Amino acid sequence: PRWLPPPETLHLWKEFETPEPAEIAAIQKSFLRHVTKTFARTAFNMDNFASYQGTAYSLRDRLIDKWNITQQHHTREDPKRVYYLSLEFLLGRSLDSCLLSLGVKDIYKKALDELGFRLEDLIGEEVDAALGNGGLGRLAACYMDSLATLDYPAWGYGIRYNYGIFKQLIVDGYQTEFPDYWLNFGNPWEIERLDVSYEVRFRGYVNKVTEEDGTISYVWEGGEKVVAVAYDVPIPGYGTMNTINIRLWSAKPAREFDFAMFNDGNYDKAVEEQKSAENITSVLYPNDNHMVGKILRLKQQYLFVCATLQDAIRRFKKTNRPWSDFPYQVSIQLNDTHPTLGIPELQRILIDEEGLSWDDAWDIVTKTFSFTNHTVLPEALERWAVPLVQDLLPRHMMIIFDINLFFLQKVEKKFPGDRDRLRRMSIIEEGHPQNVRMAFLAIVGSHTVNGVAELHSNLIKNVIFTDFVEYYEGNKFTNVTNGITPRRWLHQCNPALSDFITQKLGSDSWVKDLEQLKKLKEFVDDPAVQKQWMAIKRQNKVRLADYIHSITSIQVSPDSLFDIQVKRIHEYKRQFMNILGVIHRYLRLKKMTPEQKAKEVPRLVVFAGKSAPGYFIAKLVIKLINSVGEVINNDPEIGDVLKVVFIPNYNVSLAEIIIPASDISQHISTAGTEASGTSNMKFVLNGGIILGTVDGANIEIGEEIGEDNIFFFGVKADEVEDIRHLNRYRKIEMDPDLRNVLDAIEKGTFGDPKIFEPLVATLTVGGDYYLISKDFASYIEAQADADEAYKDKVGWAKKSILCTAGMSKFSSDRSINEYAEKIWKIKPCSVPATLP
Ligand code: NBG
Repeated sequence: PRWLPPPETLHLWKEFETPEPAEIAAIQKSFLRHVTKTFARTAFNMDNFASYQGTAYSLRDRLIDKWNITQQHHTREDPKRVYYLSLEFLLGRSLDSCLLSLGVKDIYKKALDELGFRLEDLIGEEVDAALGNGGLGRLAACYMDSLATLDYPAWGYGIRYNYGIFKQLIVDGYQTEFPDYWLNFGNPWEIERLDVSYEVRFRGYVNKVTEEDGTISYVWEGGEKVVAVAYDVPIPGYGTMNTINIRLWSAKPAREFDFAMFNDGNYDKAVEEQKSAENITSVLYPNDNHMVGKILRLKQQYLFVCATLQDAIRRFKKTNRPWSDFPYQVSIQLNDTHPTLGIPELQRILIDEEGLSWDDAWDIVTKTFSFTNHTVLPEALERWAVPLVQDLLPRHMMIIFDINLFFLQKVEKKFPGDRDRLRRMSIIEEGHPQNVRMAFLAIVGSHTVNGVAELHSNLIKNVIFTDFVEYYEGNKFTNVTNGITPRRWLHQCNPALSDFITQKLGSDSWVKDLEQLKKLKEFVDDPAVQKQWMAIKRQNKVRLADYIHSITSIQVSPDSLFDIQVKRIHEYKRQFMNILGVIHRYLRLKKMTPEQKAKEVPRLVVFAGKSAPGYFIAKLVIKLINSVGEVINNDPEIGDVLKVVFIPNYNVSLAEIIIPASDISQHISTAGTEASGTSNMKFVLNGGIILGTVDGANIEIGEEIGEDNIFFFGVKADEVEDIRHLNRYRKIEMDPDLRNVLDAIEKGTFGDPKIFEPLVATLTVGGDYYLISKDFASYIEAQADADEAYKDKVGWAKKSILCTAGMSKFSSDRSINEYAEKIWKIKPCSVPATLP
């Protein structure tokens, strides 16, 4: 029986369930209580980290109050919920964003000030939660912020990796990796829920059971079990009670020790087993847009969906509804194919454990799931070897084969006799070994499939999943263009600009309604606004210049044009082309007289980003950037006219310093390769101008802010395949300027040319797959246009203002509302300040 509180004690509970008043005295008390009682510090044994902890714990109490009320309210109202399944959540720091969401930043600042602490210093003590690689993981984090802010009843589900994305150090110009043991000093933003745990089975065998009435069922038995334990991360909405949850799973051994083994004296072996369970959720795979078929990764994926579905089903069952209601109460979004095993897993639960017929179960499954594709790069599309899946998840493999069989039967019915079509559309790819095509499984098992920008969604339809579009007659496929949260990516990271916008618009309601930014257009010709706007930009550039100096000892001038490219290092993103362009500029400057040089726009080129540890060519690009920087930055003939900086260890909190400081940012992927990009949106929202290709969301950004306010260059997506084809069959035409640049590298201008041979070879003998030579001339031209435009200070200020003013569409609030209405069919459920 459920425990119920004695009625006469209810007032005690009520007191602790009611959020504390946001008063200085209350804040100081709770801070001191945590510092002294939770962390056992005293007035004479304090430092910034301890005061960060005290502040975080006091804020956490407030978060938990709101979280508890939210969850109780949702339980009572029982709305349809969305579950956002993502193997990555790139949250970054939480203290500042929580203070802002709860509307208590100013008062906390005062309270701490009186106690002798500076809030800014404490914010810097927090380590990033970096449980993601790049855009995909950060998108999930932005979406959680919007879901909470817009009052949606939503849950995020993910994995609590002990090690997030590695730390990057630059040693002798090369990337070196260090483990990111981010939990070392504890994590105030999670609540350990040892009581919420589920068993997860791996391997074993499948037993076929024939019932008395002749029906056949299957039971998955044996193998080994581990337990997934929940860790909850509350996500507060901005200016609302709604506080949603990201539930992260951590693997633990199913039983403490194998006692038989232990008693046999086989102590090491017993401990080993325990460790091997914990290993499952130990480390985030550090690949962005690239799949590596490691068995441990498959284990992560299954543990994740297995625990998540048990949790969602437990919640559903509390309401005693029939199974047919499930898709009307539960919507599950697959963030890329990583959680696709959820599809056969739900089918398995429904038929093997709940006794539903295959068809009834499949109807529920396909009404529940929807799938977002984030890439068209073939090397990123997940394919798992059948023998591997068979060994680890024998029952799932059977189910996948059956899903495929029934699906292909329908295809055959629709397109009789078309053998090649069956081969193309099969979830199982033939070969040695066979492979499961996870994207196909995700498409077949979902009611809706979306891409993340208009161009990308069209490429999905017309290039990679054409057969499926034909089969489903276009019905499953749609677009939801990505967005970013304006809370973190303007309000928090650019307080000066944020305050100025609030002042000009007469209210801060734009923080929750980005449409309001359009009103900034009224001020575009106001000289005072232009001046203040650019003064704020300069302030942000000074902040970045100081940071660069503190980390790299390189002195850069805040009066130069800040030209920034920050993102994962990847061939398709073409950081290589950027640094080749820098060399081109350097060679040009070297030919100039001092008078000529004095007329040039001084430029700072900033790079940051991690390469996958096993990605040899990308790592060489980092080395080249650093080698080129070394030469240029120390060339006395160049001075401030050109500087090149690689800032190590790019992460969310570094992005918050870098992004507000850009004049230009580069988003220069080969057309058709970058699904959307999201940092492009962050830069423009902060008044930075894009220099970029006609790719991903760049296109839609151009439509919104006007083509005069973006520097486009390069071939279009629909030209790429033909050019590649030609490149394969004849000697590629090397752009003459590019030839000079390569000559300089080969001559040893930037150190031992042997080092860079494999990199240069990607352009020469390698067929230039990413079309750097093809795009080089127009790239250099766009750069020259940017220099010219920058000389016109008023013109530039106007562009910058129009950039910010035109970004309403790219709020993740817009994206989330689209998902909610078009795909999830969920409605906001607003949470009262206190419960009755
Ligand atoms: C990335 C794309 C980006 C896109 C993000 C978020 C993967 C597989 N894809 O262009 O490369 O912005 O997803 O949608 O990480």
